[in-house]
Order: sequence, then structure tokens, then C-alpha cells
Amino acid sequence: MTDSQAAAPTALDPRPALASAIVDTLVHRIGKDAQAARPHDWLAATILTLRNEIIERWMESTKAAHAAGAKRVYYLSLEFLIGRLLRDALSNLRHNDEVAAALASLGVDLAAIEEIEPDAALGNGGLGRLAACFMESLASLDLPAYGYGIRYVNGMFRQRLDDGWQVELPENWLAHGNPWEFERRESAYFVGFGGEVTATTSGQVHWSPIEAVEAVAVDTPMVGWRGKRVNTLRLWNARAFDPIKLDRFNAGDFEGALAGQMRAETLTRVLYPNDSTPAGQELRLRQEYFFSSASIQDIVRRHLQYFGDIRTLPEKAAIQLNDTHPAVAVAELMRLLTDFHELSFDEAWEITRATFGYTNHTLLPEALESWPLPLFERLLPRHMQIVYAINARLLREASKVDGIDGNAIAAISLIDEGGERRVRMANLAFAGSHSVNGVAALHTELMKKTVFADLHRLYPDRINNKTNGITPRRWLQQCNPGLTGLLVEAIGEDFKDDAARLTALAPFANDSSFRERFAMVKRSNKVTLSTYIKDSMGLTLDPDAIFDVQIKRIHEYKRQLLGIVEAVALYDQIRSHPERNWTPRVKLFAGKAASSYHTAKLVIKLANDVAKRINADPAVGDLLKVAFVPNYNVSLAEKIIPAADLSEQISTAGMEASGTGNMKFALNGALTIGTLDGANIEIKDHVGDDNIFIFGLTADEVAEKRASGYRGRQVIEGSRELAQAVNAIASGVFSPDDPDRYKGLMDGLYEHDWFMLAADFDAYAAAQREVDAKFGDTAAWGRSAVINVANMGWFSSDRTIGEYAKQIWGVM
Ligand code: GPW
Repeated sequence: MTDSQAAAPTALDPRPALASAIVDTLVHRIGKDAQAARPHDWLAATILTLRNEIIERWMESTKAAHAAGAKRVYYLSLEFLIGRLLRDALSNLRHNDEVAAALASLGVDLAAIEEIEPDAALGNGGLGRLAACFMESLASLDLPAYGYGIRYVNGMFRQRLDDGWQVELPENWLAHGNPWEFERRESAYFVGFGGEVTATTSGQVHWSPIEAVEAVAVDTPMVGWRGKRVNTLRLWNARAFDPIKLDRFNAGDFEGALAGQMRAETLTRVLYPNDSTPAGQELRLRQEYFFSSASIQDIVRRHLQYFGDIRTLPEKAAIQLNDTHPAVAVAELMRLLTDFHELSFDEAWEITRATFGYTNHTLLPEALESWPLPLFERLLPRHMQIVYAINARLLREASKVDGIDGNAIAAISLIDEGGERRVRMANLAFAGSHSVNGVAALHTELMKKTVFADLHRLYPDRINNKTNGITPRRWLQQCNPGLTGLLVEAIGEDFKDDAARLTALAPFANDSSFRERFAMVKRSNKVTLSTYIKDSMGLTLDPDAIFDVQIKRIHEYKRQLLGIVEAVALYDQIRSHPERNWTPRVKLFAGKAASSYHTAKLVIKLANDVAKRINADPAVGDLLKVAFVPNYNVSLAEKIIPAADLSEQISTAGMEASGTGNMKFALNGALTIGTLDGANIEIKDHVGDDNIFIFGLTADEVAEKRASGYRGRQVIEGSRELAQAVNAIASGVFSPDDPDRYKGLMDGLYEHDWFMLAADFDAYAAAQREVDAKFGDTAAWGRSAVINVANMGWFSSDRTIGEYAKQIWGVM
């Protein structure tokens, strides 16, 4: 059907063009009519209709970059936590109202179909969500870029709570098909594993893998703000070369005939649910190499096709490694350059280093990836040789530098020789990149002083900081239309194109009528969230209570336990002094624990046990409610964040590289209670000391305490409030069905308390009482909340990506 046919409303068909187009898609693409269509059919029809415009912009973007001979950015990440795409695309294309009206004319509620779109959860937490925000900002800044990752069939598991215990259920985001993706059968690559390496008489190296799979590209368009540009997220799917071995099949060996296919599909079947802890299994290394190899082959192929000369690669391609998961790409590019393009090792190394940048997201030593050398060598024998060659060169360079002794050489080496020999991926990524960046100012300084101290001495210009950011489209405009509308009324639309313009809001902090409207928006968001929690959990919340929220992966260093212990202490206080003027409080927790992380799972159970007891106690009533909201994901974050008053960012100082949830809350007018850790420090610098609640040990103090043999016992015994809470939990007050359930967890606080929960407890509790007081002063709280919003523009991922583009990639 031509456009004019689809568009023209006739006397018989009074619906406007867009509604007709959607119905036309429904009929001809989905094969249902409007009477038979179910909500999923309407969703698919809406996406497919909108997609036409996206595809046109997508092609234009690709052609323009090609015509300009532009340098492209390649973001390699094992995780992209993109969430839902319909609202994002509608909003970025400014088609929200039109589409809502068209659907309404058909009796369909846009919000309701948006709500059934599956949440694409191809990531664990912050690192994966950052990659998704970066893709959106790259398109919004009109930078030609590709994201490269894996098309997991099963993303992050669904979390169910059974009697308060986490149960992991498989996630199946592709169950209804995926209208956003395009398989590109023509973009397929051979990825080999194992086998052996031989050298021909002419000195040519030949790797003959014993196993191989085919990587097939599946593309998803990434729409930038105002649709300015549409970039590609290219995710790889693994397929067997010979899907069915017909000879075997005909001989009756059905299983054998399909074994290769099964093995290939296993590669891209499931996301490892590990956040900030390496998975360590062979399958994970296979995933890493599979997607790195396919991506590097694709980048090299595109470069040769467009520019012809492999030597100009660094001028036309910038490859960013999202942590070390794709670090093997360094060795893969070296392999292609030396074995296939016949460059000398030195020339290949120069090109490689000029092309790659590496972003580090953690300093926790146990979180740094390293692979047992025998495993690495068995799976990737040619890459092992290349790693040795890089290492020889690296250590030769290092030994020439003054002040680099034997210990420093051992720390710089790509091979960890202490105990079982292992390949250090962070050192490989560092050595193979011209830029190595941290994700917040403190984190970057600690990189120089700790994990990378010796590499930093060797290459003092390489480490740089790029403080993380978040896209204000998803994390303000889309998730908080009420606040967005109010901001437009106050300061106009400019902030939508440049989040830094939010500073125009600052004077409104002193305008009481504005503050009142601001508070009404917050309250309305709290009512909406309360309805969701009532419907999903059966718990009634008071929207006038302070909504105190800690949502993120469950990790000891993030200290959800500190929040829970403080809730228990507060519960105790309220019961002992019911006559005091308590500020009613709702404490919300949500987050997933890695399936093998027992302590984290026990913390979830504790939160649930504490909630059960407190919520049922008439002595506290509405003064305190605790809820653990199940199945935290991007879509749930979009519901909770706009409704939060208080943002909990209470990691042990020095342990959270940046945090990005902290930014989302503050941008939506929540005040932060937090430690001087990660990007909290920069948030404090932007919003001002009076508009944030900072407490606790600094990173230096934590290090000193650990060095001087700190134990929790003394502190607990010296703090009545803390001792009472810890002992109540330890003695089974919250677990009468199993009184010893938390004994070990609480003993841990007495014995080592590595995460300094006891050391920070009193300061945290005191800061919470300041929060109570301030929340009671509506004007003071409102002023601070408005000042937070006004000063959070700097944390837009547009600013972050602008810095990467100028300072690392050379594309702006
Ligand atoms: F361990 N982060 C994450 F560094 O979400 F690789 N997953 C991870 O596996 C790692 C880090 C890794 C997070 C950091 O914990 C968080 O502080 C940071 O804001 C985020 O990455 C984005 O930089």
C-alpha cells in the first residue's frame, strides 16, 4: 500500500492516518484484525509501524557517515541493559501524543501496551545500563557508533521471592518474537576454538581450530534524541556451520546430528548473572572470545571495505572495551593484523594501541578477571602466543624504567605467576590501549594508587577519568513526565536539548509556589508507586511518609545490611519511645543477588523477615514500613525512582567505582544519604553540602582501619543502639522459625566486618535522624530537592560521551 493510500482518511474510514497505518500493519504483518487483536498484537503493530520511520533515519545515518568517511566508535560490551524500547523510541521521535491518540481512537491504551513490552535485560546492573545510556547518548550527539555484544536468548533471570528467599526463574524476552531486531545473515563470521598452531617454512603462522561456530549479526536500531541519528546495536548469535549433520541423521543418530547445533547455541544462550565478580567458567571465556572475535572481524571488514588500507584503522575506528570482558579483542586484532594482513609485530602493536581504549569499572581485587593459563592456552592457542609476545615487549620496556623493580615487573606482567599461572585481562587491556579510564574521580585516583600503580608508573599519561552519566531522556523525561512538565513550565524546553540548562531552575528553589507544585508531582508519583506495590505485594503505603529507597544489585560492599540493621534499630526506638515526633518512613529495597552468592541471598531473606515483623506490628503502624520489591529491573527502576524522597548510596568508601543510580535519584529530586564514595563525591560537589547527607569513613580511613587490624566487636559493644539491633537479629527475633538463621551473618560483623558496617553505623543513624528533621521542614526539604534537580545536568551521559569523544576517540 502506498503512503497516500494508507494516509487518506475516507468517508468510510474516519480514522486519522496513523491509526489506519497501525491497523494496516496489524492486518498485513500480524495477521489479525482489530476485533481479534490481543494487547501483544497491538504492541507489535505499533512498534512495526513506528519502525518504518526509524529504519529510514537509520539508513540516512549510515549513508551520511559513509559519505563523510567518518571515524566510527565501537563500544564492545558483554552487557547492554536496554530495558523497554517503545516508550524510548516514541519519546525520542516526539510521537508520544500522536500515537497515544491514534491508539485511543482504536480503543487501545498506549500506556497499557507499553507496560507489556518485555524488558531487554541483557545485563546485570550498572555496567550494562551504562552501556545502554551510552548508546542513546552517542545517537543523540550524532556520533556514528556501533555497540557490539551478545544476543542472549535468556537475559538476567527473573527473581521470585518464596517465603522471602530469592528464587531464580529463566527470563524469556524473545517469547513473543522481537519486532526491534533484524538478522543480518550476510554479516556472519567464523569463530574458532582450540586446535593447534603451526608455522610454515616461510615463517607464516597457521592456527587450525578444532571447533568452530558461526557468529551471525542481529541489529537493533538505537534512536537518539529528536531522532537526529539512529545507530546500530549489533548483537551476535551463535550458529553451527552445519546445523544438521545429514549423514548422521540418516543413520539414525538424531542426537549426534544436532549436537553441533546445541553446542553452538549454548554459547549465546544465557547471560552470566554475576555482577562485579568474575564467573570463571570456560563457557564465559568462550562467550568473551566469540563476541570479541566476531566484532573485530566485522570492524576490520568494514574498514577495508570503506577505506582499503588496514594501516589507517586508528584514524577511522575507535574501539572502547567496557571493562575487561572484551579484553581478548586486543589479542584478536593483533592476530588479524599479523597473521592475515602480514604486518610486523611492531606495526600491528602500534595500530592496536592507537585503536583501543579501556574502561575499568572496579578495583575489588577479587573482581578482576584472570584466566587459568592452561584453559586460555587450550581454547586460544594462537592468542596465548600473542599474549606472550606482548608480555615480552611490555616487560622489556618496563625494565628500562627507573624505579621499576622485580616486584613492579611481577605486577605489570600479563601473567600472574603467584600460584597457579593466570592471564590477567586488566593488564592485557591496559597494555593494549592508548587510554585507560576510571568512571568517577575518586575511582580513577585509586586506580593510580592501587591496582594499576606499577602500570601507571610505566605509562603515566594513560590513566584518565570519565565520570559516568545517565541519559536524561529515559531517566527524567520518560520516567517522570510530571516533573518534566513542571520543568518546562518553569524554565522552558531548553534543558531537553542540553541538560546543563537545568541550572536555570536554581532560582525556583526559593519560590514557595513552585516548591508546592514540585511536591505535588512527587506525591503523585508516590501514589502511583504505592498503587503498584499494593497491587503486586498487597502492602499499603502512606504516600506522605518519606520514601527511603535502596535499589541496586545485592552486594556486601553496597551494604544493604547497613540499611536493614538501621531499620531494626529505628523499629526498636519507635517502640521504646512512641511518644516522640517520628517522621513516618517507608523503606524500600529491591535488587537481585548472583545465584551463587549465599550471603547476598541471606540479606534478601533478612530484609523480608524484618519487613514481615515490622509491617505486622500495630505498635509502629504507619510510622515504619519495610518492603522488598521483587524482580528489580530497568522498568521497575523507572517506576520507583520518580517516587523516591531519599536515595541510599551507602557503600563502604573506596569500593563503589561510581554508581549511576545515585545520579538518577538526584535528577528526580530525591536527596542522597551517602558515603564519600564513587560519584557521590561529585554529586556532593555539584549540589552542595547542605543538600546531601554525607556520613561515615572516607576511603583513606577505611584503608587505615583495615591496615590496623580493625574488628567490629569493640564498636558494636560501644554502641547501644547497634548492639541491640545486631543481637536481636542474631538471636532470632526476626526468624522465630529458625532462630539461628542470621547468627553467622551477625558473627561476621563482630569478627571481621570487612565492610565497616559497625564502624559507620552511628554516623549513619545520626544522618538518618537529620533526614527525619529536614523532611519535617517541608520548605527546607523542597528547596534542597529543587537544588538537586537544578545541578544534576552535568551527570547527563551526553557530557560523559562528549568527553570520551573529544579526549579518547577523537571524533568531536
Ligand atoms: F566488575 N559494575 C557492574 F567492574 O555493574 F566489571 N558490573 C561489573 O561487573 C563491574 C562493575 C565490574 C559497575 C560498578 O560496580 C559501578 O560502581 C559503576 O557505576 C558501574 O559499573 C558503571 O561504571
